[in-house]
Order: sequence, then C-alpha cells, then structure tokens
Amino acid sequence: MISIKTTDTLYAPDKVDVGIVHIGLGAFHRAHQAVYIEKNLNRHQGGDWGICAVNIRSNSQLVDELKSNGCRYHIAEYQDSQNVELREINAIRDALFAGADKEPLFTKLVSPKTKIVTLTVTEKGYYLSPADKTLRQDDPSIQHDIQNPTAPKTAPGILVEALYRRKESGLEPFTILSCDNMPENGRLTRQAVCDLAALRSTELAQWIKDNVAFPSSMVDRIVPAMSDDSRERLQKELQCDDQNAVMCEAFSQWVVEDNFPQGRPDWENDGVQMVEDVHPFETMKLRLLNGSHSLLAYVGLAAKHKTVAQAIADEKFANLIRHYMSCEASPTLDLPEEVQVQTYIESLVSRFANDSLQHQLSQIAMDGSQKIPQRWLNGAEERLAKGAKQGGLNATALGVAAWLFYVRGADLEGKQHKVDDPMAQTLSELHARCSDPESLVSEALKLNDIFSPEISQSEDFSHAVLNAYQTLISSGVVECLSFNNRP
Ligand code: CS2
Repeated sequence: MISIKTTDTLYAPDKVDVGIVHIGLGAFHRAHQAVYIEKNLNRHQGGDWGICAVNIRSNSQLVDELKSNGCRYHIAEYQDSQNVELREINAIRDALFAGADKEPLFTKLVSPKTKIVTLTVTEKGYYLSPADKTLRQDDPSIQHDIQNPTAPKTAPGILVEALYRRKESGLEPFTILSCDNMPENGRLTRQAVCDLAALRSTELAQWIKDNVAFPSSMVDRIVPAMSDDSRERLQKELQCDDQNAVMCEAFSQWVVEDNFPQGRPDWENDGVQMVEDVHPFETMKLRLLNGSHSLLAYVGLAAKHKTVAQAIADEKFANLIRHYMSCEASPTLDLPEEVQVQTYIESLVSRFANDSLQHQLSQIAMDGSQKIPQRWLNGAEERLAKGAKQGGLNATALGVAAWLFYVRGADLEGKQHKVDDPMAQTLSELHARCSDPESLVSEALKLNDIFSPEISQSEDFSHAVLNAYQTLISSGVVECLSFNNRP
C-alpha cells in the first residue's frame, strides 16, 4: 500500500501578484523553484512573489494546458516507491508562450512589479562557448539578435532588450537569477548579457554592469521529463488526474547567493540556503552529482542500461561511480569544513537508486558537449595541473570514451539513436572522417569548444581515453569496468 500525504494551497491564488518572470517552463521549474515559491506563498497566505512562467522556443502546448487549468498543477515527490507527497501548486500565476511575438513578454519584463527574472534555459541557452565561456557571436540565433535587437530570439537577447527598455523608461532593472547547472552561473549569465549588450551600445553594457545583479545559484532536484507512462502511473498510483503533474524525488536543494538589490522573497524560511558564496556548493554538485549522472549515462547506455536506477543497481557501475566520486572528483573540491563529502557521496548513490523515478539515461545524455566541461573536464584539468598520477583519471577518461562512442549515433550492433546536441553535426563529421580509434580520439580531443589545451595536450589523458575506447569497441564496455572504490 502506498502512503500518500497531500498538501494543499493555503492562499487565494487570484489575489497573488506576479513579481518573478521565469524563462524556461519545463518539468524542472515546476518541481523546483515553483515549489519554493509555493511554500513562501503558503506561509504568508499570499503576497506578490507569484511567477509568470514563459517559454520562448518550444512547448507552447504546456503553456496552453497549464492556462486551461488556471495554472494549477500537482507535483508528486517520491521518497521511494511506497512513500509519496502530492502537492498542489498555484505559485505560477500566469504562463506565456513568446514565440514569434515577444511583445507580451516585454510587457511583463518591463512592468515595475517584476523584480526578479529567473532562468532555466539549459546550458546551450546562454550561447557561451563551453570551453572559454565567451558569447558565441557566430551562432545564427545570436547573429539574428545582433541584427534585430528589438525582436530577439534568445534568452540573452531578450534580457538585453528588456533591460534597455527599463533603462529608457527610467525604471530600476530586475535581478537576473540563473537556475541552470553551470559553475558560477550568475557570472556566466552576466557575461552572455553584457557581451551581447556591448555589441549594441557600450553605454547600455556599462549600465548593465553597474546596475544589474546576477546572483549565482546551485539547484538540485532529480526531475525526469514527464512521459505518458509516468502520467499513467500518477493516475493509477495516486489517483492524480492532472495532465500537468510532475513526478520527482523527495530531495530538493537550492543554494542562492544573497544579492537581490530590488528585493526577494524571504526564502531562507522556506528551506533555501541564502549564502555569500555559492561556488563550493556548485562545484561539488556539478562534479559529483552531475558528473556521475553523465558517467552513468554514456557508460550505462553502452552497457544497454536504460535508467539511472538500473545502472546503479549493477555492482560494477556502483563501483565505477563511487570510484569516480571518491578518487577523481572529490580531490578537486575545496569544501567548507562542515561538508562531509563521503556522506554526500553515499546520499547521491541512494538518490540514484530511487527506482520510482525511471530517470532515463538518454535524457541525461543530451547536450553532452555543453555539459561535460563543467562536470568532468574542469576537475580533470585541475588534477592534471597538480600532476595526477598515471591512471588517476581512468574513470573520467572512460566517460570521455563512452561519450565519444555515444555521439557516433549507433551502438556496436549498428542500432542507431538520435544524438541531441548542438554539436551533433561536428561530432558526426568527426566520426565520418576518422575511421580508426587513434585518429578519432586525437581529433576529438582537439575540439577546442569542449576540451581546453591542458586536456588536449595531456598524453596520459589521451592514452587513457584511447585505451578505454579501444576496449569498449573491441570487447564491450563491461571490460572497462574494473574499478574499486577505495581512494
Ligand atoms: C541531469 C540533471 O539531465 C541531466 O543532465 O544530470 O538534470 C540532474 O538530474 C539535476 O541537475 C539534479 O539536480
């Protein structure tokens, strides 16, 4: 028998004002930030920190469905398969699809009531080069925004135009809070916005630098994309008949840099950690949780696993992940004394084992070119610079080899899969050009949008990648998995 706890909204949703515009309305936003706002509104029995959630590219259907339900939906927080909390959420007060016509979005963004703009546009939505983190000016969408600054397509373009309009009307700017999985996501958002603004006017760029706050934040909650199967499960298991419901784990964490000149909700009373410096938390989460996720995804898919829980239940994979976290990623972290890294590692292993989530490895495998620098490579660079022993990065090198194998778009039996990545074409051309593993690995490591010179020039590292790649294609990935988990 499943134990279901239900939590209902305690305020009158139609009395709540919108103070936050969120760009990137997906499952993660609905199950993470919106829940913290819901708790805040419940505690105050209302207020003016409601959310207007916006999609700018895709998923207009979700916007329509949500609106047809008065923006009310549920989230199902699974502690495990037997213990679930079903929450009613009304924190999203308005939803908008800003496709070709962005004016309704600008009306919201330029409203004096809007104090904060939050973002979950994924790594690629910032248009920064993954390796050196400067704006990719040659990207066609950024080119479009340079040519058409008042009718932009990208998130940085929209922010620049909205800030320009606020400046021209003599309004204060809003605070911009990135909720994407990137290190120093505040600084990187600032970089994207200011680089683009500078191409329009140095004065505007300077005004943004002087007046706009870009706090960083670390977000954490495992929220698999919803599917027909998961919706059916919610209906059967919880009698939750809500097309817009989201299923997620019970764990949730949000660490936010406390820099909101135009004000903010008193989030610290809702479980948000408001801190001066987010960096240690971000690095720990990105390299341990997300790094392990990507490793499980590429190596797991090569071993024909489908979900995170399936992969971690395989002892060889649990050893690989513990080894990667304890021996390769943790030594790169500079953590406050109170953080017990081994306890964190074990908590991740048990979160990964939550089999009620059906978290698909193929979902995590998307956009690898944008993810692996901050998840694996930045740490590896630091270890190489400190003279990591030969073999000291074997799990990371196996990850790179399995990623390289994945992006060829076919498994060992020739069965094809779609490679969803902004660099998919470059990666497929690389495979077409290099038929032998030696040239493939050596050319791949020269992709300087992904690999820094420190990584590309390390002979030990490229040997380790080549070794893993050769073993993977000749004997299968299981032969690559002889890791123990002792430091
Ligand atoms: C995952 C993340 O899809 C991915 O790349 O690693 O979405 C992960 O589930 C979240 O960051 C957990 O907080």
